[in-house]
Amino acid sequence: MPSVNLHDELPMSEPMPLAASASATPAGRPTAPSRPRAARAEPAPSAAVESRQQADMMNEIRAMKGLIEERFGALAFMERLQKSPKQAQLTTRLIDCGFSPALIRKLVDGLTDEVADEMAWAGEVLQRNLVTGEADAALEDQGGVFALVGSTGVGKTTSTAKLAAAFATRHGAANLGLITLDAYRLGAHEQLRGYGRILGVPVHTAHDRVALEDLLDLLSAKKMVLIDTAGLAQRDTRTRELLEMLSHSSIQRLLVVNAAQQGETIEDVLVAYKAAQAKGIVLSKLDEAVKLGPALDALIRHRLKVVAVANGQRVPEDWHRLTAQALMHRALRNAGSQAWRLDVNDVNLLFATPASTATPARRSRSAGPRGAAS
Ligand SMILES: Nc1nc2c(ncn2[C@@H]2O[C@H](COP(=O)(O)OP(=O)(O)O)[C@@H](O)[C@H]2O)c(=O)[nH]1
Ligand SMILES: [Mg+2]
Repeated sequence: MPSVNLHDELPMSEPMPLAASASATPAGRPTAPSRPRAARAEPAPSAAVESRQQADMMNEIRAMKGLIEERFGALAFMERLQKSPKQAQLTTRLIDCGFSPALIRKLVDGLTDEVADEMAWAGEVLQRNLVTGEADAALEDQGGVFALVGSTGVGKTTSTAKLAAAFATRHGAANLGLITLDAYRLGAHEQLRGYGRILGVPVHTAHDRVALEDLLDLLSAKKMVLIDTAGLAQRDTRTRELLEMLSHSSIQRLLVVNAAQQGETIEDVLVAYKAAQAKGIVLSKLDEAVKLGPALDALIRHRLKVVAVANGQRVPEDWHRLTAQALMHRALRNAGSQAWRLDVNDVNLLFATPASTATPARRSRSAGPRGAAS
């Protein structure tokens, strides 16, 4: 059995130190220019200039260090790819499927010559690293208080309605409580109310934390309480406030993630919505996603559990649980259009040529054998 652990040492998308201005001065040294100067002639300006020059030099050294480390890492990886056509083929396929270079490098590292079918091998390793809680009971059978959170339009209200319907079918609508947390008065409560009417369950609206806690008290006898929330873009500063409002100890958060979104966007959402503290992930819009690689890649690296999937707009039909095997099978089948596919030479080029020096002349490579050094 493959024993590659894809979690260890992977970069977990910690906030990057952003603009150079933030790190322009070495730690502990205040930036100079804000203090008003006396009118008399003084040597201060030259000291300020000197300190700025030093800061600039430090920045350049840091940038060079980063570049050297990155190039050495990429070159070592490329050398391995050139030595092993199998690794190169696998890398190409995984990039095509939307997996991240960070995960691919780690995975490909574990591929040995004894492996006959590298795609089947990769599928098995990826599957084992994707958590889906197959042994757990379905959410509708677990009961409890669940709040669905996530960015705008990802399918929170629709998923709440699907889960509500699944619960009501099995355990009766009388045992269900529905709440909309609409702290910013975005009108989020109307849509759920429609679904509530169909199920015969009243939908309560809370505009703040106190009202929410009162409603939780009121509904404490219900087997399941679902809280729909108003969507905020993951970079909206109010996202943190929303999460604080949901920090009541009985509330378990379900983060709805749109499977059709870009990997980097999903990564951003996982961090902003503190996915690590959520009970699990509802993967929505599977039907719209051409590739599942980016979403599953992010979930693997962040060790998050997929507790349910939504694959369409129909309530309640398009609501399922999928095994890691089924999800990975979908992720690894070739679905992208030809224009977006790489070949092995593209992969070598990607890793070999720094973006700044990739001239059109260097791009028009001679057609060598696949996997050979270019
Ligand atoms: N194709 C597809 N559409 C979905 C899915 N889930 C929700 N939608 C649609 O996405 C839109 C936004 O859904 P909504 O539940 O209002 O998102 P919210 O803003 O997160 O509450 C609606 O048109 C839904 O019908 C899904 O799994 N697949
Ligand atoms: Mg909504």
